[in-house]
Amino acid sequence: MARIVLHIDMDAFFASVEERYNPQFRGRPLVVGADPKGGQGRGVVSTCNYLARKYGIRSAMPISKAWSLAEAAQRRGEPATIFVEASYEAYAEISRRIMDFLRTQAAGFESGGIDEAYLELRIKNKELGIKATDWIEAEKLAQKIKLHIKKTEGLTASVGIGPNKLIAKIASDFKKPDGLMVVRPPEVIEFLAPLSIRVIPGIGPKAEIDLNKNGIKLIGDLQKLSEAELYDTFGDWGLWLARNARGESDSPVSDEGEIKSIGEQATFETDTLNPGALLDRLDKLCSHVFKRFRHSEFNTFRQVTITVRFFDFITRTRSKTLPKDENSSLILKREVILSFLPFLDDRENPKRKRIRLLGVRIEKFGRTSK
Ligand code: TTP
Ligand code: MG
Repeated sequence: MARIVLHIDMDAFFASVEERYNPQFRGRPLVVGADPKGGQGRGVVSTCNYLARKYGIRSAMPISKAWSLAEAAQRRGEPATIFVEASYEAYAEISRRIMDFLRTQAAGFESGGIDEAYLELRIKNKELGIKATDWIEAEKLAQKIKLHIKKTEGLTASVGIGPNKLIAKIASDFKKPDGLMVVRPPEVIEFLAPLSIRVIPGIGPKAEIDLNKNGIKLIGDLQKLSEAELYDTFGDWGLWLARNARGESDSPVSDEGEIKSIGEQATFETDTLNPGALLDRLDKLCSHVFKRFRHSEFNTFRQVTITVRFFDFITRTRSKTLPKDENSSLILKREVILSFLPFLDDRENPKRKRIRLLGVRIEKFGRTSK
């Protein structure tokens, strides 16, 4: 079935937000990530702006490596690089505002992470198939979205438009930053042919090495091979490669896979009924759960659940729906403790059984923009 899918991806997202709120950073190479500690820092680069990318700095690189690349650039007479630590809350809040806007812009919406989303247009007259005007409409929508994000957040996004999620995603990366790339069905094969196999989501460094060993570097190299040949060499994976190399994908744009709950649990080394140890563990679980919640696209929760498993594997869960949407870690901790205390006395644990595992979960999320 003919489709039109858009993929929107923010440019150098964390770094662009830092530049937006710290004008003194603008026009300079900027790295967001762990503290470099003069080259001794541990941890990695979250992202960097396009000026820092010229020095070879990349996401996920050790921060010490980024530091030495920046030093080397400076020795060559290039501008000094600024290093800042990530402010996840700020990025998450901006992301939520952008997602709230995007989800109203088309029939289908799917968040692809903190800085990216897919939209799918509703094709009005399905029997007639997609018309040239539908593609023009998609392009206009992309321009409108880019303009809105620029006006309201002062940030740029790149948009790819294609007949499915795979092509839209590859296209959004094609003209970064501030890009807009449209790939219509008859152009798909030619668009993909000169690109590295690494642009296919799911082909990582290991798969690249395997394919290179077989003389395959570009998507075009895969396109030259028949499905049968790829199957003979790579088995089922070969069939997957054949489909991807031809830009075929029928994965739907849908937010059904969206997370519905955030929870963690922990098993004790030895079963215990020591209130200090139990409450301490619950406190840590709450902190972890709350941290993940803060980094999620949601900003309220309304249900708190605890799990208690006794030494004999009998397991109890206790859920509480709160009177209103909440967003604080104090309330989470209070509710968890209130639900748990009865397990220390006759109310829930008359035989004083020792506890093997504890779990904390929150759900019923909301996302009201602040
Ligand atoms: P990306 O969209 O992959 O990167 P980006 O937005 O910084 O740059 P581009 O213009 O190429 O899209 O990731 C979005 C954000 O996610 C990024 O700003 C920081 C974060 N991130 C990490 O923290 N670690 C990582 O390894 C990657 C890839 C991203
Ligand atoms: Mg991005």
